[in-house]
Amino acid sequence: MTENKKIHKRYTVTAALPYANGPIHIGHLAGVYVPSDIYVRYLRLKNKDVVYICGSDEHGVPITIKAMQEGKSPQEIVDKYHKINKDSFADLGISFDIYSRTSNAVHHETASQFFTTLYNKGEFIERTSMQLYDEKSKQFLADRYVTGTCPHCSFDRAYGDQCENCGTSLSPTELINPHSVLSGNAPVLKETKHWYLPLDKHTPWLSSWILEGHKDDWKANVYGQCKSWLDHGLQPRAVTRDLDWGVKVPLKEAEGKVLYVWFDAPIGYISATKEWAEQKNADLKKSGSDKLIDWEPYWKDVGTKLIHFIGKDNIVFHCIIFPVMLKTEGSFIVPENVPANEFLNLEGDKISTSRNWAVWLHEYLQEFPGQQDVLRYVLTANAPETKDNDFTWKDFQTRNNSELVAILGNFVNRSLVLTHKFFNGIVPESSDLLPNDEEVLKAISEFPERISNSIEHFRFREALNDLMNLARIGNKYLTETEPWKLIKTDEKRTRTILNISLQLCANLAVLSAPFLPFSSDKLYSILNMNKLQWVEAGKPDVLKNGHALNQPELLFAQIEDAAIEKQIQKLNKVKAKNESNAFTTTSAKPMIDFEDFAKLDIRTGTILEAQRVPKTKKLLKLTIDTGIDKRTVVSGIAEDFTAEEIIGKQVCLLVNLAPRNIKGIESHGMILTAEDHDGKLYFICPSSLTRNGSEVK
Ligand code: B3M
Ligand code: ZN
Repeated sequence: MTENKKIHKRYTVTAALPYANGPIHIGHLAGVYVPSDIYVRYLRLKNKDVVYICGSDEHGVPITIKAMQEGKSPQEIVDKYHKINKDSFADLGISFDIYSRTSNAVHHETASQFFTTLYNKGEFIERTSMQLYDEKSKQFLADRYVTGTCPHCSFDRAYGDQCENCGTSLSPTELINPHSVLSGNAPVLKETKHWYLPLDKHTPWLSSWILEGHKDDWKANVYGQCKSWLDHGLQPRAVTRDLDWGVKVPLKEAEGKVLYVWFDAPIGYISATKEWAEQKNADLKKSGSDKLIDWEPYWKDVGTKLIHFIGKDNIVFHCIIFPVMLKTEGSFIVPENVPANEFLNLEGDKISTSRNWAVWLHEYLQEFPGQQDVLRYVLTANAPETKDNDFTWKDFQTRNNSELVAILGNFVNRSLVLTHKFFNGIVPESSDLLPNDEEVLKAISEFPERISNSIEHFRFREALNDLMNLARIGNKYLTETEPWKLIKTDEKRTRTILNISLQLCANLAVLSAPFLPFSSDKLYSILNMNKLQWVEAGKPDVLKNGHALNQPELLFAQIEDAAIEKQIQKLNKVKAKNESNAFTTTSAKPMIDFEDFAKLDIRTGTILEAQRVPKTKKLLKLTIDTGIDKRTVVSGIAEDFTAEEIIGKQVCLLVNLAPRNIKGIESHGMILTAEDHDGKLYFICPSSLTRNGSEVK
């Protein structure tokens, strides 16, 4: 496929729909949203017809799990994060044409219709399988809803899809002693029916489309992953789930089932495009226009270039599964490119939402107001385009202070300040060019094409680096020609130098616009000029002689050590907390009702006697005055306490625990302890002595 030679009439650019179960962090931004925004802003500057699509992915188990953890409904969760994410993207200048959401009615209809079309064409196979079922809460359990002991490392809180202790991928049926996180009960296997997309059947065209067609124009990491999937042989994939949150499967026999989130989410791009067209048309009608737009060519016309920006964990869905869906539906185009990025780490560690190891966008925007471009710059300069990369706060500071401030900001400021000083802020004329002037003009004429070429090949770091190189050329020019000295001896020559410097500034205004939109706007306003199109870059006379400039303003400000220290401290606190939690912090248990809690009869009681249980390491046999009675409790605390030291101690105990026989002794109740990160036990006791039998509630 000669991708480069095709003339594209329009572009549909999608950015992965983030799950609305948490806020956006720098990993998301560097991987997907900053590069796609650069690409789209560039296309718009080239006057291309482009639609830039994103929105919240609001279905699937990630949402229902979060809702369960927070004791909220899934809808409350997605409403909350949809708003946070939509607002913070806008604040960072991510210029989506629409930020939609998959809980919208138009999406439910579109996804449902898509399923029906494929179903009617006989594109699915039906299979019944045995899945874990919770008889108490009367539902099938998604992998994440089952926990148990890891068969590899014996960690006792492994999830049905993965053990977070040893990192092994699991299937829920492999867990030892599995139980449902909903009820705590052991799940049973129960038969269920699902619809599968037979990916294997589509291997021939996938192979020729990707392996032959996109060997040269897809990124090596993307191509490599696809090749490995294809080489290993594709399997049918279930596109439905037993879950009550999502797009209902539009079949009578599929009561209680929804579309698998990875079936409906990419269709979200299409639904969002429909919604965008509707909104645009409403505006067009209002303004009296009779030329309305149609969403369909953006997805169905072969002249459209469809590009998916995603992170590397989403490759199979965008390069194999979604294209199979689009192709089998029959009327859709498939993506032209899927420029997936690798991952960004933070200070040497994998970014993790559950460990709070991240720089959150909404917090950054609050803590660094007005400095959106600094983050955009750093995340692009250091983008994980070909390998995983690391974000550090020190690097953030250095890139701001020694690149944005010292190179770009400094060049613009020097040019402006000198022009104001010597020529009252009026663009002076140039004449009699010397070789170093010609050199700068040559750079001005060549760089736009170079930067274009890098952007069009998704090499945004390289493009940004060239932008900075252009500013470096400007700085070198001023340093070599020293117009501040020359003004005393050669005004004519000074005029030429400042004219050329200002032309370079004007070129930087347009060339920086995709990367640093806020600073570009500021630069245009300092230069007192209208915004340019990309084709106008490269010219030596963008600013006319006699044009009046506005007062200079600094484009970038130094970031002081204190601000960086504060961020590092903040991360250190997170790290300390994670370390102290490392051994014992487990994910929260499922919600219970007050009635469940009220069943526990917890009382204060005093230990009257204590003795080791022979031939055991851990057990002490205690006699406890519970205020109700004197009873025997066997407790596994002997590694932490001697019998002598605890006699007379007041503790809390669960008195209505059914009696258990432990090493031949009947134990009536259980002492409450807290287990610290190192496994050491501490008694839970009232803060001052109480009457034995006081209820704990
Ligand atoms: N929400 C997965 C993710 O955030 C998913 C992307 C959907 S794109 C259609 O990694
Ligand atoms: Zn494990």
